[in-house]
Amino acid sequence: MAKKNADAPDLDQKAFVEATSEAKSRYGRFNLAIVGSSGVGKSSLVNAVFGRDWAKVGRGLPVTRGVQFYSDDSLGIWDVEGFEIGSPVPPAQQLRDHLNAIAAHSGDHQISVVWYCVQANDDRLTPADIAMIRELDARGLPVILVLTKVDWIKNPLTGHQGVAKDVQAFVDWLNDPVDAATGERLRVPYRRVILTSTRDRHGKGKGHGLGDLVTETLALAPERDKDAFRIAQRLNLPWKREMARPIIATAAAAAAGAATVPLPVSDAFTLAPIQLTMMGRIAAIYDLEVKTMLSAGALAQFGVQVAGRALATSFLKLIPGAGVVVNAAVAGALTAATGESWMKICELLHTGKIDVRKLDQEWAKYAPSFMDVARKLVERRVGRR
Ligand SMILES: Nc1nc2c(ncn2[C@@H]2O[C@H](COP(=O)(O)OP(=O)(O)O)[C@@H](O)[C@H]2O)c(=O)[nH]1
Ligand SMILES: [Mg+2]
Repeated sequence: MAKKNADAPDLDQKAFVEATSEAKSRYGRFNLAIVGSSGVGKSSLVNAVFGRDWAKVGRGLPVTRGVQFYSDDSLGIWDVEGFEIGSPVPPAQQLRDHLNAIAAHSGDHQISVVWYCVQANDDRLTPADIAMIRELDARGLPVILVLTKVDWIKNPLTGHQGVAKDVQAFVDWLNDPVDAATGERLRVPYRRVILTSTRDRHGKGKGHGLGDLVTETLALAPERDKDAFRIAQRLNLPWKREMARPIIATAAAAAAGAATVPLPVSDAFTLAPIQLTMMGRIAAIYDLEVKTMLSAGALAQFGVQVAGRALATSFLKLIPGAGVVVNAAVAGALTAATGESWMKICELLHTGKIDVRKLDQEWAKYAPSFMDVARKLVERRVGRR
């Protein structure tokens, strides 16, 4: 059992943990179907875009032969691979059967967007590919045609990056597909063609085209799934900041509202639940599970450190002799500064740049900016007297 701290009511960590889980369930899960032959690079793409290496974890739920479902709170992956070659059932029918099996699952399993993956060094789509893409489209699923393992070559004269001639010929064909035998235009209803690699040909680097892939995936995602996608992906941090800022603004306004009657510093603890709820919601946006990352005791300690008593004590140290109150402006500014600092820490945790076990040390590093705001506001107040 964690040691009980008389200054830290249970309310606090509960506010944080509940805000995270409530936000997570409100945002829901983004489910992606990724279709392609074994070895085209599906798992590598998932890993590069979502930062999850499920192939290693092996948490897949084998649904039917050739289909696996991997999931956590924010992301579900339908990994559809391997159509049985030589089977009497045509590939489009096999896919139809898979899609029926998926449709039988509950609403939080349903596919938002499909990445149909083909290796860039293939020279065109097969009739089976075309039939399967038509099948996906007929189900109302937006399909992105993802060319994988594209080699980018730097032109030694211009310095521009380009793709090899045969890959360019494939892309040209995809932009205006015609039947090789009859010369007739083909209708292949993918919505975008994106060229990707998850590394360079030497097995290094960050990859290519992944930013376009997330941008187009977001654009094609149904409105109700867009926030879940912003949370699940790991490449675009500005999207997460855009989601966090209104939460900070709301909390700052609530804190100001709670202090319309100036609070004696010792009562500033009433701001803690507002701030911790804000922090819990922001943690959800960065797909962090602070509850499982920290022990309950450490979490409670942390809650006390960021808000409430810690704030009050710092104030008292700052201006000895009491008479100091937290007014609406101070409460709002502090809450906003706390939110901004916490957002930075969440980014660092999310990108693996800091270790959760050093959370309190990291917080101490970022906290000065928050104390600076406090000092300024308090100085202004005192100066006006
Ligand atoms: N050159 C190159 N190899 C890749 C790329 N992406 C994946 N691979 C390699 O292709 C193989 C198959 O990748 P994997 O992601 O397991 O494919 P999956 O079977 O479709 O899930 C692995 O050896 C990967 O290292 C890429 O962008 N470029
Ligand atoms: Mg795989």
